[in-house]
Amino acid sequence: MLGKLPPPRQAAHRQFRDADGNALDNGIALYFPAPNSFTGEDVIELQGHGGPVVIGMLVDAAVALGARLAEPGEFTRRAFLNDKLDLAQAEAIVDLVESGTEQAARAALRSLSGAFSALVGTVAAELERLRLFVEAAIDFPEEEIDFLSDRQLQDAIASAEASFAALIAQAKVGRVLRDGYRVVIVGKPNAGKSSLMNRLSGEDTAIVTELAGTTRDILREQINIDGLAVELVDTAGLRNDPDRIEAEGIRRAREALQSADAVLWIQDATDSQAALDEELPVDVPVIVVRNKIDLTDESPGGDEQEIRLSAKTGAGLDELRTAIRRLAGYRDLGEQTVTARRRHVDAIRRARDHFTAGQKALAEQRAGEVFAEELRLAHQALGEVTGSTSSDDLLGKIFTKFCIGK
Ligand SMILES: Nc1nc2c(ncn2[C@@H]2O[C@H](COP(=O)(O)OP(=O)(O)OP(=O)(O)O)[C@@H](O)[C@H]2O)c(=O)[nH]1
Ligand SMILES: [Mg+2]
Repeated sequence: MLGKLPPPRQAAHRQFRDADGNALDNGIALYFPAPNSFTGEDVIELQGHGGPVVIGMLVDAAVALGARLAEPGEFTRRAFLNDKLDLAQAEAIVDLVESGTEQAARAALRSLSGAFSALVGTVAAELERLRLFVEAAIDFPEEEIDFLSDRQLQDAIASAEASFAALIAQAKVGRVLRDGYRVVIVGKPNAGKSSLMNRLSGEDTAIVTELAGTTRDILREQINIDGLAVELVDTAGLRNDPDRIEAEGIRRAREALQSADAVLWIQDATDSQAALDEELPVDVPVIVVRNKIDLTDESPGGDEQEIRLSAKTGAGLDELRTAIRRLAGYRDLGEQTVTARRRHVDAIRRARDHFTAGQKALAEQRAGEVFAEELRLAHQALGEVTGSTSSDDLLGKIFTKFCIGK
């Protein structure tokens, strides 16, 4: 298409031609010989004038000459397979492109540059050192004076524990930064769910009436609590004898609960039977919100378990915001902020669980072998984050979510 290769890594102005030598466009051609390219392979980049027809003609010409279209994420996948970047970095490319806020974009860039991988790598290295130490003690029992009470071992365990806590905190912040924090508002009809959503968002999105069963659709509002992006989800009041439209609303409310990061369970403080006959997801934190305290003598405030407030007067709202931020584990980590995904947080938690189980076996049964094995499993779980131990299946899932050409 270019006649001859441009010099490596230098912009060359060329005619772009089809197989029969017809000029299609002209522009800049860049040649990146392997291994110094994004994918690690030989790469040619053409920069033309753009426009769907011309680009289509250029693509057709390339295909006629033996190229094929890339699958979604194929460039990044090849880069990953050629060790140009690890899995967390590859995912950060998508996160960067899709970032919804400036903070998220900056954090994604840090992940792309390897900051998150480095944090994971530090913990992995600590586990590895610990395992070598324990295995050495098992292999040479005659030297085992009392390796359990060895200061060095106890220090290493304490240090790994602290590193895990820090890593989980950072991954959680990174996850929330990428996805936002989804807070689903549920409760009986008329408890004041829509009033609370309007109050928190400062918008008049949801219809509020004194009739029970006003809200039927799911309503969403984005709010920002000190840099924490929160998606508020208002739902239909949950009750047992709804009409047909309301019944569909309740079905949707229950569905929304399944994807919640936290639940606000609104109770009407004037209702003596405020208890909710509803099964809430077990692993999602729930804040009980006692609303309408302007009609009772309860004082505003509370903690992450229960908040007393009035959606009408606004009393207690700040305490609610603080409680949500606390639950999200969100802190502005400044320059340290990286983006992370739910999959990363899960893998790191699993790693920590292995570490904790092994440590327990060591402390309670002096089972050094069990500890060593759990450390190996923990190390393996951490490897899923960067892709050093991930299956083809997982890779497929991750890369097919990329757009074509990335
Ligand atoms: N006094 C007082 N009234 C409130 C308060 N919050 C809501 N209300 C009133 O309670 C009624 C119901 O409020 P909504 O916000 O529509 O309640 P909801 O939970 O969304 O109701 P459904 O959508 O029907 O499930 C309205 O008349 C509101 O004005 C409050 O804090 N104090
Ligand atoms: Mg409502």
